[in-house]
Amino acid sequence: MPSTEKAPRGKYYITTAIDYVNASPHIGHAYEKIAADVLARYHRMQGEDVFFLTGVDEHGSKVEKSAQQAGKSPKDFCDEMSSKFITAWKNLDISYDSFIRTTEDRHALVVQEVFRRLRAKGDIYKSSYSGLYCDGCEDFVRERDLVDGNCVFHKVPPKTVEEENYFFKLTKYKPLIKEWIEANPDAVQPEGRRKEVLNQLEDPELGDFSVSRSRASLSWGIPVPDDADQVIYVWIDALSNYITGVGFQTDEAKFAQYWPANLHLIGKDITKFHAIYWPAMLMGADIVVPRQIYAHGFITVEGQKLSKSIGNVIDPNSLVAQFGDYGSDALRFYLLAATPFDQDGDYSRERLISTVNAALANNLGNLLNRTLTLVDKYCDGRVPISDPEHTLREQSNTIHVVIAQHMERLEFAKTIDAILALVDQTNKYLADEKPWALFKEGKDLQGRDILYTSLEVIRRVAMEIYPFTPKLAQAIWHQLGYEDHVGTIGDSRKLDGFFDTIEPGQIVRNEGPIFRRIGEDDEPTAGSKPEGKKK
Ligand code: ME8
Repeated sequence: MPSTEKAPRGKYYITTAIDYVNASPHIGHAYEKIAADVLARYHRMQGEDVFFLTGVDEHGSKVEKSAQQAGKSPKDFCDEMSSKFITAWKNLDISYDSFIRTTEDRHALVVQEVFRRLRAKGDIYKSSYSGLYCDGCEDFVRERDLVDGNCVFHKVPPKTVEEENYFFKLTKYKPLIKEWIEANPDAVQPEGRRKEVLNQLEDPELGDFSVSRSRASLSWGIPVPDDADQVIYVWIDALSNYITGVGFQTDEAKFAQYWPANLHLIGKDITKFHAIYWPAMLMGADIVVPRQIYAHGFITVEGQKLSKSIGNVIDPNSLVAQFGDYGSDALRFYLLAATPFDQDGDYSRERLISTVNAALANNLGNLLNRTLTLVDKYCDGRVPISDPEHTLREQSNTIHVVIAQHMERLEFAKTIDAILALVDQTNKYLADEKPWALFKEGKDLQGRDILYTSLEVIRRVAMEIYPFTPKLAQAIWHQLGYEDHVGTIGDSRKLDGFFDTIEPGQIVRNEGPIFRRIGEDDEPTAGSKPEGKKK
């Protein structure tokens, strides 16, 4: 093994919610997948053995109904819709390791096994039930939670359902779930959600829940083993994707390698299912519970909730296309920079343009451009030899430690702030120290030291910003003179990368503005095309 390669530093299994395919992907779906991708890339860079699972939730009455409305068979409809999600994630550079579809055969095996285990233990029993069911929530709702007879989330009246179903004995597990959450403060995060879940556990009305539907009311799902009249209802089906995805029942070595998940990343509306139902089901099936469930906030668009009727459900693909070559970096950066991850945030085209232009084109782009122009002019286009110690360099070492703490807590906006503060400071440093004047005065040693420091900061910034804006980081890496094959910067084998320093003598590539301002004309404007090359 070459000396730069080290054994992986442990595993990191991250999942996202699997999206319903009843409609096309939207910015809220994109937000979550981007955040998960940032974490996956970040952990890969730390040398961890990362497995990143995402996918789609294809069963249930919601999808069945949408297929019907589209005049398609559920299978054809799911194929078509799933490919839209796959395209969106490709356009957003989502580097998942596996994309799961709940209609896959490997998944049916798992869902049925979980069901069998719970039934064998007596945790699943049959009982008749009558209640109000909301298709949008894929859940039973309480009369007193309705507003004007409608579900608060979906604004439609729930239907009355009366049938014989299988039920899961959640009541048996409630005390255990409470104990688990109390003993593991990180298990459910952020803090506000953790409190909410602990409160829900105190609610006597949170009782056993239905895990199947009669075939007459739901046919698009996985059959209950040994009961042809019943179909497994969405939540056992959907939640089990997290174990199917790492080989439960099909690849035990892989399952042992990656399970339990380090992080289930989900939106705040499905916290109860993940923080209460899922661990209870796992406990019942004698499977270890996940390490952490993190529920992020919701994204609105120009101040409004995403809604088909308002017509503001923007397709992430069109957003990426709007902003040119770096469209995916722009959207990724903006969504995570603009809002603390535990809070609700807003997408605004105008704010995206101003944030991205200020941070990436002006602040970071200018730092690189000015530095390389000076390196070309005064150092023959090579990284200069210099006295290695300097406070800014020390600071750029410390920043990695600070960022590691923020990333541990999923504080993406703070991470980005820390990176941008370092860039600001380095721009100011160049302006104050005026290396060009030093060279003119014959103070070459000092001039070189300043340029070296700036190059070293840029190298560090490229690495730190890589999980957020992988294309841009790779382009900076290229201009700094590093190997040009894709993936170099995020290569997990370069474990010590953050604390390496840029090599004196390395030939830089001053190929002009790295990230041009976006949104100022109709043409895609951001690009890496060489322009105004100085040499
Ligand atoms: O809930 N902002 O699917 P889904 C941020 N299939 N996140 C949002 C959002 C918004 N405006 N709208 C939705 C489901 N999300 C189930 C999950 S997991 C075993 C099964 C998030 O398509 C939402 O919170 O309704 C969820 O995490 C994900 O997008 C998929 O939502």
